Amino acid sequence: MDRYEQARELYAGYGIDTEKALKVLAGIPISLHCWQADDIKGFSADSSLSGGIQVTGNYPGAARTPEELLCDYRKAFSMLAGKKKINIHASYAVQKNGVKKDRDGISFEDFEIWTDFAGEYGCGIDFNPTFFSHPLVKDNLTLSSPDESVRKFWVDHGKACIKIAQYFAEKTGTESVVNFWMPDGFKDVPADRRAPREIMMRSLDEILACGYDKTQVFPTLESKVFGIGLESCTVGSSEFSLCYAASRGIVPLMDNGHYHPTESVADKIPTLLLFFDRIALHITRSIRWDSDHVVTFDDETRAIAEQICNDEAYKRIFIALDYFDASINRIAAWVSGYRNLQKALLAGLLMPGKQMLEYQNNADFTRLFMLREELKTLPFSDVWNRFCEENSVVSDKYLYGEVKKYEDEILSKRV
Ligand code: RNT
Ligand code: ZN
Repeated sequence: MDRYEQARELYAGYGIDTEKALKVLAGIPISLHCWQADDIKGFSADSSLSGGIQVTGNYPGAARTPEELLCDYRKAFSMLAGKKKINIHASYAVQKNGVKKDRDGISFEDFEIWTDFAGEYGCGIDFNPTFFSHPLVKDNLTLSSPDESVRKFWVDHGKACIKIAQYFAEKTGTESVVNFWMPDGFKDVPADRRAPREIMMRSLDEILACGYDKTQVFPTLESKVFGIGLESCTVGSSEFSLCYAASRGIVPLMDNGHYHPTESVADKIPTLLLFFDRIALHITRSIRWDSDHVVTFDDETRAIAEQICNDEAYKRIFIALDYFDASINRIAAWVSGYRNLQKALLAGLLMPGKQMLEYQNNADFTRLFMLREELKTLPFSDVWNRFCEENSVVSDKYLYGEVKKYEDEILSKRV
């Protein structure tokens, strides 16, 4: 009997259907963020990276042009199983014939390479207005700026992005998430913590009033605790974002790097699902701070994935990756993080949820505790390998070789 068949029987002994898990996993869409491939530079090069985020490392081979980024995406997709989406920022607009539109004037025509790519792969597109790396981020504020011309510029940017997302959704026939993350904040203690939030609230209201199809376009609002150089106050805090999303009927987005280190996004997921139809996630790995390291198959990711899988919550969650490490091969970072999240999801799907709940309800916590530990050493890798095989992607053993070959043939020539 082959290894997978043995594993299948072992899991079946716990009431776990590995076949079903493999099928479900292949259907969970994960949005792959374009910005890992080029250190969030984008194509408009309006200014260097700002907004309190930072990419560190200088590993050679970053994508420098739209063509290079697409080439990298193709390579990454060839090593990834399951349903994929691409996740792009407004700063990845490709403007033709030397026309330079500013961010308040972009439109779907500037994203043709992305819609073509999505068409080729039959995947959806998620979108992000870019409220950073631009000279009109004035005094670290965008939508909450007291300067009316600045605020208006960013409101128009937000509206333009919702229209573009609408186009993506229509063109791809797939729901499009349009994620609002504004870095707005203060390095030192502000005089007034209410006023900027009131302005941001008004700006978001104006943007959302632009009209869009609520069954296809899903504006999300991402909260944050602090950014570099914005340590004292973040306008789009957790409370602001949750209350705003709840009151306006949009989707809250939690990035697990955006909370205090002992807070658990895994614990927040089921809570939010009681109050929202849909929620969105940015899966990342923070080390000591919002450092956006590559996602690994670690306890935090597994705890999040367990909640995503519990009660089929994945049907109501928009899942995206969000990290940027320039200290290692960027394609390796991309595909490892993606596959690690999938492993965590698979581990979540391979849990006997009903049985565990019964133990909990009977206050049989000893049994629950011991079962959790027991599950950890079941032959998970045989099921994972089967997933790769079934979906014709390289197994973990050959992943490095695959990436290295691409580095030697393509990335190393980018000098
Ligand atoms: C920043 C947020 C945000 C960005 C991307 C590039 O802290 O996590 O989601 O990482 O928009
Ligand atoms: Zn994020």
